[in-house]
Amino acid sequence: MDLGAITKYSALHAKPNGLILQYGTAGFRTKAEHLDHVMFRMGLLAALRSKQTKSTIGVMVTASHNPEEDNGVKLVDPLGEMLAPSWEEHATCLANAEEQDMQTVLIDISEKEAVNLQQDAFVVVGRDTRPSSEKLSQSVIDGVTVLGGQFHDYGLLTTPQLHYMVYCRNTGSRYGKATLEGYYQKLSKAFVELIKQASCSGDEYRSLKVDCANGIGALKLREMEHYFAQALSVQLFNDGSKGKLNHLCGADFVKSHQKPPQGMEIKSNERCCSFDGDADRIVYYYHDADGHFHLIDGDKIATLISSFLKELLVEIGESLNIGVVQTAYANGSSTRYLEEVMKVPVYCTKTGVKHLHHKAQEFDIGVYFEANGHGTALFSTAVEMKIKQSEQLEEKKRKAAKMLENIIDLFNQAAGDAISDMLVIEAILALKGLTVQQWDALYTDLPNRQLKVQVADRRVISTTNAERQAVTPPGLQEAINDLVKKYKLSRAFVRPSGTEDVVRVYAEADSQESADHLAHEVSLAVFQLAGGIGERPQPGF
Ligand code: 16G
Ligand code: MG
Repeated sequence: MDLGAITKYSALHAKPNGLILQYGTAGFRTKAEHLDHVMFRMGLLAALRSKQTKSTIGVMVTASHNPEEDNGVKLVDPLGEMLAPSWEEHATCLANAEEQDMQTVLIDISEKEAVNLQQDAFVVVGRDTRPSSEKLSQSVIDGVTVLGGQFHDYGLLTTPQLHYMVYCRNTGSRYGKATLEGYYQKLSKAFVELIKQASCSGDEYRSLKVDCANGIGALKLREMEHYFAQALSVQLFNDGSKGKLNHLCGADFVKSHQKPPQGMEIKSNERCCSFDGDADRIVYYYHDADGHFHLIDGDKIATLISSFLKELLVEIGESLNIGVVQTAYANGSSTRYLEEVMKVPVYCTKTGVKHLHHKAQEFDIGVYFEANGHGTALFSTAVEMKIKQSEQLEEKKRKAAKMLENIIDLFNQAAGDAISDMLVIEAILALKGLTVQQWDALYTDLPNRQLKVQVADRRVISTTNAERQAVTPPGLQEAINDLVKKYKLSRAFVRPSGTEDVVRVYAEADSQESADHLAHEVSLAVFQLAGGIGERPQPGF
């Protein structure tokens, strides 16, 4: 390590005194103007991680669905996964070290992780469309370079595209070519082949309106659309040409407000979807003939995908197992439908993609989705083996195996990906001849409400049972239990947010009124028992 050079360059990316940040569920995220030193240091850390794993590491500069003024950074591990937990801690220590302690922390990390500093390092960098992203990604590159690392700057990419690049580079291109062209071709080829197998090829399946949150998804989908235009035409809205990133549009807005984005004209029964600001989340929706808005969230996406995959497995006649992974936010109706009607085992993990991804790896086919639209399906080598052996199978089984093969190619195995998920969904709807209303009608969501409560220190709340029960503060879970008993088909839980300084409250019940009341009452319990600050939660939304 050239400590002199590190000191010199670090001074050019000086840390504001006293600023403390945490590597949370989705990396670091805050106002862009506070992030320059974090970026430089994450460049250093990515180089160390690359030396340690002898693999390419990714760094993505984005703040996803946050407002345009924010930014953020996350590291991508060798197989496209989120950064290992022990390195998240190193990231936090390194980002928070005052200027004079930075070197010591860096040396500490290298020693603890037995990093061979002579080893080469290679880091790939991507960024979203925020005005601050270009300069910040340059700071990442400065960090990589000062540790003697090599880099490739992909420039503008969606988050899942960066995960894909990392995965390809570390698997000797077996998975795919680590270029945008490679990504577009792999996905589009699989999609077009799948659509060819659809017997109902009416025009109704062939067009889709996409709200791109005024973000990177618009640019990349526009680059990609001609690769699959023969099978699907996409009409892009909120493409960044006028509106502000994530402002009144995008998957997060649509899911949390349960209403359509601005800037999109929707005729009745037209199929529409929204991406978030870095295109790793997707939700669908439509207006019915009476003008009512219907949201089709991550739970219903998981249901459509897992039902289809289960049918394919039955066709092939194979005893491969399939599991669905959700979080506490999954609508109770979706869990019931999957378990009781579809007979698919469902598992619940803590919020955050890494937890779901990890659990999904336990199955031959693991489908995971958060209700907010983050998700994908993972396939074990046993599934790939089965497909390879399908040559010997009878015609019908061979066809199902071929479909499965294309579906595997179409899913981004490295991360939940709005573009890839969109194409999977479009293919399944076409193959099954389902309209958006028929898909929506699989089950009816239980009315629900999410609220936030301000408390002095949200860490006083700890949870267990995949965040469905509060362990501390004392008495809180008992209070929630008593409140839940007052309503039908009800459920409620609270958890400290991993991305905001608030406690989140979720409630569902048999009617919207009940869900709203329950959520409010639980908020009051949190306020009283967990050190609420500011104004007491008020009823009404
Ligand atoms: C992050 C997570 C997302 C999770 C959300 C919860 C990733 C890539 N993103 O955005 O999965 O749903 O945090 O936020 O893991 P919260 O803790 O503030 O509720
Ligand atoms: Mg995102």
